Amino acid sequence: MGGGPAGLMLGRLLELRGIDSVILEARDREYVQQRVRAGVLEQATMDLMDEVGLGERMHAEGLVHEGVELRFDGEGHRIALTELTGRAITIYGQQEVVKDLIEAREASDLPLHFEVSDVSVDPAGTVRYTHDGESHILEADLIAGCDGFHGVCRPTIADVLTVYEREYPFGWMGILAECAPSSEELIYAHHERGFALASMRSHEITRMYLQCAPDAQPWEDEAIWDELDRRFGMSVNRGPVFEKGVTPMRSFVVEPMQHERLFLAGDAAHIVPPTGAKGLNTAMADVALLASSIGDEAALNAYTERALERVWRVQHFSWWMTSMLHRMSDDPFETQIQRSQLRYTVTSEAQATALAFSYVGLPFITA
Ligand code: RFL
Ligand code: PHB
Repeated sequence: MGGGPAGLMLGRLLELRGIDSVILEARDREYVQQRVRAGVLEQATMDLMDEVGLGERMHAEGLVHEGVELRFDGEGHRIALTELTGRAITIYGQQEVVKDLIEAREASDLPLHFEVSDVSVDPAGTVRYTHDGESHILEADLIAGCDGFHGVCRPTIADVLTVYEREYPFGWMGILAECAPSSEELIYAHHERGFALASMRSHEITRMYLQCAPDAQPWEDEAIWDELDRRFGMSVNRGPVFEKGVTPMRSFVVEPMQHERLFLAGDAAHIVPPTGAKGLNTAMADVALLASSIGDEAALNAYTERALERVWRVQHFSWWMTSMLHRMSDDPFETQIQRSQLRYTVTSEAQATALAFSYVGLPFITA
C-alpha cells in the first residue's frame, strides 16, 4: 500500500527476489513525482539504490557532500563528515528517487496502480479497493503498509498500537528558488530569531528553510529572503521562488509495527522532524529489513523489534538536532544550554564524530 519511496523500493526489492507484488497508490503519477520533500540521501540509501540497479542517474546528477556547517553567533563551523566517518551524503531529491523507481517498475511491466480509492485493509491479508471505476479484492500473504502518515493501514490496527508522540511549537517554511546555492555545503543555522537551513537540489537550484509558527501562511518572497539574510548573517543568493510551503514538525512512533499479516514501514509507522534529514532514509531502512525478512517467519516475527531499535536511535538524533538548533522558548536557561551544546559539538572531536556518524546514517539491518 502506497507508491512513495517505501512502497516503491519494497516493490523493487521483491521483484529482485522473484516475489510477486501489487502496488496501490491513492494519488496520480504526476502528483507523486512532483511532490517536493527530502533531499539528503544517506550512504546506505545510495548503496541500496545501487544494489537494486538504479544508482546511475543518482551518481550522475546527485551532489556528494563530505561535510555540513553549523552556524551560530555569526560564525560557521564545519563538521567534516567524511574525515570523521569515512562516509558521505548525497543531495538528490526524493522525487528523483521516486521517478527512478516508478520508471523501473513500469519497465518491468509490474502492477502499480495510481488513483485507487475506497481502500480498506483486513490485517488477516485482504485489501479492497476501487480502480478505474471497478472494485477489486486482493488476497495477499503479506500487506506492507507504506501509505505514509495519513494512510489507512495504521488506523486499521489502531486498537493494538501504542503511540509515542511529540509536537513542536514551530514549523519550517521551505522554498525552492532558481539561483545558485550560497554555499557549497548545507548550513544549519541557530539564531535568536529562529533556525534556518540552507540546502540545494543542484548547482542552479537553492532549497532554504526558516523556522516559523506551525500554522504560518507562507510569507512574501522578499520577507523570506530578508529573514534568511538575518539568520545566516550574510547576503544569500536570491532568485525566482517557484515552490513555497509550511511543514509542521513532530516526532511520532507506533509500536508494534506489525499486526497479523500487516507490516507498517516508513512514515506510516514513524515521523521525525526534518532537522536530521532522516525520514526518507529511515523509510528505506525499514523496507530493506522487511524485504529481507519475507519468507522467514522468525525474521518477520522479529521485524518490529529490529526495526524499532534503529527507529528510536534516529528519533533521538532528530529530536536532539531539533532541540539544539531551534529557538525552543523564551527561557534564557534553555538558550544557554543550547549554545553550550553547540560550542561543545564544534570543538570536541568526540561530539562532532557522534553527530557525523548519525548524520551520514547508521548501517541498514537485514534479516
Ligand atoms: P510517503 O512519501 O508519504 O508515501 C506514502 C504514499 O502512500 C500514498 N497513500 C495511499 N496509497 C494508497 N491508498 C491509500 N489509502 C493511501 N494513503 C496514502 C500517498 O499518496 C503516498 O504516495 O511515505 P514513505 O514512502 O514512508 O516515505 C517517507 C518520506 O516521504 C518522508 O519521510 C520524507 O520526505 C521526510 N523528509 C526528509 N527525509 C529525509 O530522509 N531527508 C530529508 O532531507 C527530508 N526532508 C522531509 C524533508 C519531509 C518534508 N515534508 C514536507 C514532510 C523535508 C520536508 C519539508
Ligand atoms: C532538504 O534539502 O530538503 C533538506 C536538507 C537537510 C535537512 C532537511 C531537508 O535536514
